[in-house]
Amino acid sequence: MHCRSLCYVRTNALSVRRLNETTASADSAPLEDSLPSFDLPLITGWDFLPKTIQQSVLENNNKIEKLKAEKDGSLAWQEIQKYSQMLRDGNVNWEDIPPEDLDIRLKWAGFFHRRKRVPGTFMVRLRLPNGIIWGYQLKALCSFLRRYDLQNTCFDITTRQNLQLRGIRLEDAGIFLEELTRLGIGCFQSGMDNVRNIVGSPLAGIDPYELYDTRSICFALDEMISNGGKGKPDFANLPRKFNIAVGSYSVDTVHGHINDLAFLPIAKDDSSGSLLFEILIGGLLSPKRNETSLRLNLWVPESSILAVTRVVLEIYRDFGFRNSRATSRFIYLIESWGLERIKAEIVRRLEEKDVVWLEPLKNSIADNSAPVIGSEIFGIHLQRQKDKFFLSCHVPVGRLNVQEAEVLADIASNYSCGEIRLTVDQNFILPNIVRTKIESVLQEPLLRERFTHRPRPLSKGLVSCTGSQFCGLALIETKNRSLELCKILEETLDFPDGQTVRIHWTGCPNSCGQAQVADIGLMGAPAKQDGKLVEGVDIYLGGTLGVNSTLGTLYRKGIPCDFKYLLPIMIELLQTHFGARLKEDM
Ligand code: SRM
Ligand code: SF4
Repeated sequence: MHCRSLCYVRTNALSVRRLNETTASADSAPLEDSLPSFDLPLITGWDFLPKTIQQSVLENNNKIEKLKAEKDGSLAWQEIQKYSQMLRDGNVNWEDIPPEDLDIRLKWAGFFHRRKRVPGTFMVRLRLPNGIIWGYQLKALCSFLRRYDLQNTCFDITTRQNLQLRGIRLEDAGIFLEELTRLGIGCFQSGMDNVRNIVGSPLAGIDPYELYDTRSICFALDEMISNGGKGKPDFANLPRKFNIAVGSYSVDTVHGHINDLAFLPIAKDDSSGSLLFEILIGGLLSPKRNETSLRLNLWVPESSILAVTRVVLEIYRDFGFRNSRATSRFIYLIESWGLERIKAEIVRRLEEKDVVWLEPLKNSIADNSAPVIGSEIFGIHLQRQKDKFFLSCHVPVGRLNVQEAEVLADIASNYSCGEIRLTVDQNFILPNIVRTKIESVLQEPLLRERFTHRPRPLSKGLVSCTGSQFCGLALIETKNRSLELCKILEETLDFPDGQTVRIHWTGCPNSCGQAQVADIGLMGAPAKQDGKLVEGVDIYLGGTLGVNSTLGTLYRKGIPCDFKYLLPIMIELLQTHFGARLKEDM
């Protein structure tokens, strides 16, 4: 097997949607000159599959594959516009819409009907590559939500540094899509069998120590995969979901190890001085199995990342398993073929396209001695740009109401040229604050009272998935309960060495809250209390980030959520494993 030399010409692959502080700043940012048309050229969702595979999948009774065969998911936006108009015209009620459209197909376009918890209303999941949103965009989203009773709306920052809006009604969905188009925000292909939000470093371009600024490649990947969130049929019918992350360090600060595909800058090529990226594949969390990703043992320069991603997605799309939803993630194909065959197939396709790749090099590991700044850092910090600072703030379990989001948008406009960076820990960062404005931004009431830059030791590391308030798959309520438990624990315990403990709550074994990544993970599970079935948790312990990230393992099973049972266990865990001490002992 031959790898190509590194004498490559940088393509224009990264030229899309470059970030521009001046044009995108604050409310005055110019919008797209004209609205892109929704009439995209479309291929149908199943035609690329060989007839024998189509046959076998249909015989296997996989409901979702059957739905995809009947109607192409990438056309879901058309369904939205159709139903939205019908509802506005008063021709139908939402209850009359076929459930396979309402509850499943519309997810292809980012519209998630919350039938079980808030029937008739939708959560809309955006696509925000690298977690970047601008004040004027957030403000406009708030204005849209203001048509509803605000009690029924909110924003959630997600564990893929993304934003979800709640309370949207289908009759308004057509207008909402037009508004998103006007704002240059995508939401198509953010759910079901699509590539999820592309995760990059929230400190990209401002971190003094980073090896790589992830922004351009995250935008380019989003463009290639989802047409900037406006929808692209090529990758709208994968066997299952697919997660991608790009790191800014050779150590993992973007949870690359739990993504199906991740690129981490690992080394400098001796001859050209170019940065090379290690490729990780097959990471996942799911009810059936949880795996950290595998090293593909293939390194590539930045200019090859798009091509590698395309090739990997095409292999997964065309050969991934489709018979059972439980065993159709990428890892199952990797396992069935073996790592060497997957690698050989990727390399074969790259060579066909003349794309540069390398076997891992020895003696050229990029300087790893600089301090690594993860997204958990809070407070005000000097950027790589002289006299510019970033402010990292804590959002309790990632939730903002509309009024808070409006104020945040204004703060961003006033202090960070409108820019807001979201993190996988469900918090935000305001970049590019000038020295003279530090005092006043820290005095902003919203940042003093709600989204502090000095969170307490447990709040700091608290993450929670949506849970039963809105999620129909949830076994337990998570967000409110996690906040309440955190408050009690912080009132009870002290952490003498100021240690942060990352506690992640997730409402069911799907692990959207990434329980296995945390120091302590609490996963919704059935439990028994006084002989009755009650809401409970399985407790995971020992997830680590950074070098050789590992997943936490099961520590206790079926603990009732009732604090009478859960609290003493948590206190004991924090004392024995994380140096916490009871306040009265101090
Ligand atoms: Fe997730 C399904 C929420 C990150 C694994 N996830 C769902 C649904 C869509 C179920 C539903 O229809 O109600 C949840 C929507 C609830 C709601 O109303 O918000 C949901 N997942 C979330 C979010 C919002 C959790 C959060 O509070 O941050 C995250 C959205 C990320 C985004 O912006 O796209 C979210 N989900 C994750 C992650 C974490 C990650 O990506 O790093 C995982 C585990 C990692 C992985 O996928 O390997 C995750 N979600 C799942 C699964 C299990 C997938 C599997 O292979 O079995 C499901 C269920 C499914 O797909 O069948 C699921
Ligand atoms: Fe819903 Fe379960 Fe995901 Fe939580 S982990 S958002 S409860 S699917």
